[in-house]
Amino acid sequence: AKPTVPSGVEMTPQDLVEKIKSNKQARRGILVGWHFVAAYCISLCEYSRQRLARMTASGIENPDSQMGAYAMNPQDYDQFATMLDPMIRDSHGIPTDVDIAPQNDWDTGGTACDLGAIDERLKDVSMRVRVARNVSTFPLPGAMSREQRVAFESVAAQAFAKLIEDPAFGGQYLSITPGSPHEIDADEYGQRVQAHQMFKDMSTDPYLTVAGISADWPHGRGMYVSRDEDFLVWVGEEDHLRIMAMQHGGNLNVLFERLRAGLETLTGLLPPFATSPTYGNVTSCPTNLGAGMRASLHMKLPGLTSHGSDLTRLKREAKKIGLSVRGAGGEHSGAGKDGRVDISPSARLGAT
Ligand code: DAR
Repeated sequence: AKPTVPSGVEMTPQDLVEKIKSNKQARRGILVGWHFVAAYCISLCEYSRQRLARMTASGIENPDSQMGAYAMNPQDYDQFATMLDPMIRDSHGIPTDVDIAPQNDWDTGGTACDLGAIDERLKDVSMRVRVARNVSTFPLPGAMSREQRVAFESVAAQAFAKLIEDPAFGGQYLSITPGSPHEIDADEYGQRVQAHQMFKDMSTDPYLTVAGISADWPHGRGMYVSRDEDFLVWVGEEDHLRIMAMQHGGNLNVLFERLRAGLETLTGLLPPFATSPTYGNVTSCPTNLGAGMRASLHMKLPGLTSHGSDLTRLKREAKKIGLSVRGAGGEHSGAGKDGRVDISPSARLGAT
């Protein structure tokens, strides 16, 4: 289908060029600023310029962004590679002469990783591994209409109806779409968010709001959760699907196998996933391209976070060893009072 240009594109390409220049003068670090080529933008036809304006709006309006752009259609990465490829390589530290084509495999046989066996003190951690996936039959979340969000949720719910019959993954689908047959009330939604299972209200996130990704909240949003609550699928968050395995404990091998099996099962129940020949699995944000994977550890570090009040020191120390730190409530959240934080490898695309 012809890629959609969602409504609400207020900025003209000339505005876009001027805004980028002012961000550059202010020396703000967003990648879209440093890799934006005005001549490239002007060279595009009006339709493509509108699409480019839509993709970069979040970074232009939020100059504290890291990347500053979100894809709106699966084809964007290949159709706008002139600008996006340098940004992607810059963000993932991949030299221009290195082939990006990701080599992914699920075999962790050679690496036993049970944190509790490595260090007694790491028995009280929880671990999750997730992959982001988008199907090729819908625009990406930033360009979906409310009808498309609800239609996609219905496609996912049909897949979950089959997954429920699988003894290894049986569970339930919980929707927050008003009027959905699977709708849960505000109390249960709040409890699931508190339990670090369901994603929080996206309409308060300035980056996702400008990108159109949180539009129509809460329509088309929900979560599949297995009976053991160790296999979850977010529907309609930053990507169409966030498929994750989680556990209290730190045995990465077990977790990886749970996720692999769940992903394999779901793949057979859904429309084809959107992929790019260059970048692998297509995601809304270029930071998640490739395997779409993030593996994270929730652990309590009260000493390094001044009892949860300050992440600065921990972020600095973690960065030295290739790790990134988020609050326990996810991106842009603070640590829990007990110093609970989310720690994950910074490496994404380009790491096997
Ligand atoms: N607002 C985006 C966030 C990038 C990484 N996090 C994601 N994709 N959740 C930025 O460019 O800063």
